[in-house]
Amino acid sequence: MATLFEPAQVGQLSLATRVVMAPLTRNRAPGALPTELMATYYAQRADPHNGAGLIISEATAISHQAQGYADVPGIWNDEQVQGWKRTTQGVHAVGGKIVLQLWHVGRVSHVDLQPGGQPPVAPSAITAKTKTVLIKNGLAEFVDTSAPRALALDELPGIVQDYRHAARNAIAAGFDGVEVHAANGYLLDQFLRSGSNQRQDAYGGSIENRARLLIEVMQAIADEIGGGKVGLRLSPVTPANDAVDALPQPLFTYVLQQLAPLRLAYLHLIEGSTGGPRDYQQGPSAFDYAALRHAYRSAGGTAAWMVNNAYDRALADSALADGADLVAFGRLFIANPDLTRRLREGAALNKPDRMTFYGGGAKGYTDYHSLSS
Ligand code: 8OZ
Repeated sequence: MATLFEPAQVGQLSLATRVVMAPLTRNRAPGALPTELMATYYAQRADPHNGAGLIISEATAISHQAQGYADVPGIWNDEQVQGWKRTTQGVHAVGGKIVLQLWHVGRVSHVDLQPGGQPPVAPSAITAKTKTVLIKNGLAEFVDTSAPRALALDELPGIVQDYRHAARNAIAAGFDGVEVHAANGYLLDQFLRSGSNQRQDAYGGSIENRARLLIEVMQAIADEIGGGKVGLRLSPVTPANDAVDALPQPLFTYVLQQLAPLRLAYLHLIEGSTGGPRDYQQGPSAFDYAALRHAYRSAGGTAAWMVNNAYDRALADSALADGADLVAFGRLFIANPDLTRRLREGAALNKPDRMTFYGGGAKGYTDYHSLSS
């Protein structure tokens, strides 16, 4: 069994350790443009012996339509590609690795964030019972999501194309790969789950149909940049953003069996309720993650298995002993740029300040201290 601090070959990514910095939305990219301050923040966490063996960027919109929150970054135009280069260069300068998380929020958006003030798009015209964030006069404000419209069948190839284009841009910006965000009730998760997908065409109804868009997106991206540079994030039972499905176990088993031939770099599983109880349950019985992994391996799947949600050192060690390959840490990385060193040395951890999670500047972002050497 490997320990957290040993190297791992993850598809085409050679990682120095198994400690991963989880994707973290921080809302510090006005106009969807990545900034110099963001480059500083990522570089602070990028040296793999003190910081992360792999950084997963904050969720990044693949198109204007894909945006659902104020001041989140994008990856659909050249200016954004140029802006992200500062981040990838800073990470690589200290020997780190970073992938970009590709995001389409679907119905978790607001008309004020959409092109031309149009309604957000979704599998079906069902409003998500959740909030999003607008920034008005410099202040973050939680608002209800807007009523979405259902995507027409002939719009779906364009969504797949937007993912493909964004993946190509990510490589052009210097990222080592991409992670597709299909978790937490956003567009791809909305298609997967029966609560948000009530389509009657080839993309709704049966498990096979609800999984179709995600599988097409993964195939397109693997075709564009190579499966060994592609990760996927799933959250089989989370209720985040009004995500509901009556039978998650057969749904996610089917998805992973279909994806096995793509030889993806890694699968990133949020266990339980995102940022909440790890034993959260949807469906008739507790979700069996070991059975899911076994089904994937039996189908020939080779991707590294990354686990996430409220991990500390002890839980991470036991997950690795149980066969996980990588462990993602979110909130701990906000407050501890040198989290890997602190975990290795058993040092005290800085506490994250919730008030500065979303929006603002350097405070609560680039001013957390590392241990002095
Ligand atoms: C917190 C705030 C806004 C977005 C997710 C991308 O839940 C997010 C997110 C988290 O995956």
